[in-house]
Amino acid sequence: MATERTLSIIKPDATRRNLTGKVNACFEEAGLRIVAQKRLHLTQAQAEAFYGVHRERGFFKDLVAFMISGPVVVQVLEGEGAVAKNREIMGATDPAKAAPGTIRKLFAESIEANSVHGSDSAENAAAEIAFFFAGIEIVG
Ligand code: IDP
Ligand code: MG
Repeated sequence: MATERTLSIIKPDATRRNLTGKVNACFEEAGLRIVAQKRLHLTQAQAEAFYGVHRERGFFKDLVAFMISGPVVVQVLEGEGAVAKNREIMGATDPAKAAPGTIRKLFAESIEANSVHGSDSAENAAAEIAFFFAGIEIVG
């Protein structure tokens, strides 16, 4: 499998509980490299744009409010099959359904406050990385 990059976000529920390092350890222990990272406090417009694909979903307004409720850490993860590997490390959207040992099983508070975002395809990963990072900020 080829080396890939994927966009990860450590969400406000996790930054609030000071879990950035523990979440990052999960990525590194699974063989993903953090090749870019920054801490941001998203504006409403930024969160709405990032989650634009979910605009029609019932949870959209709450999701945006949650994502701007505190700082996030946005990052680019690199490794073999990074998109699928990160989805595995994260676990299912609903922590109640997430496999043991996954980030969401270990740390998530709810289906909304589920600690991490990860791109779901190579195509979306490229768009999401470009949303937050300039090429010069990514150091493989
Ligand atoms: P994913 O993050 O596992 O890819 P998506 O379906 O893309 O899940 O949903 C994006 C985010 O929206 C989730 O991570 C979660 O924070 C929130 N979300 C998804 N489904 C629900 C729901 O049923 N209620 C509340 N929030 C939800
Ligand atoms: Mg998704």
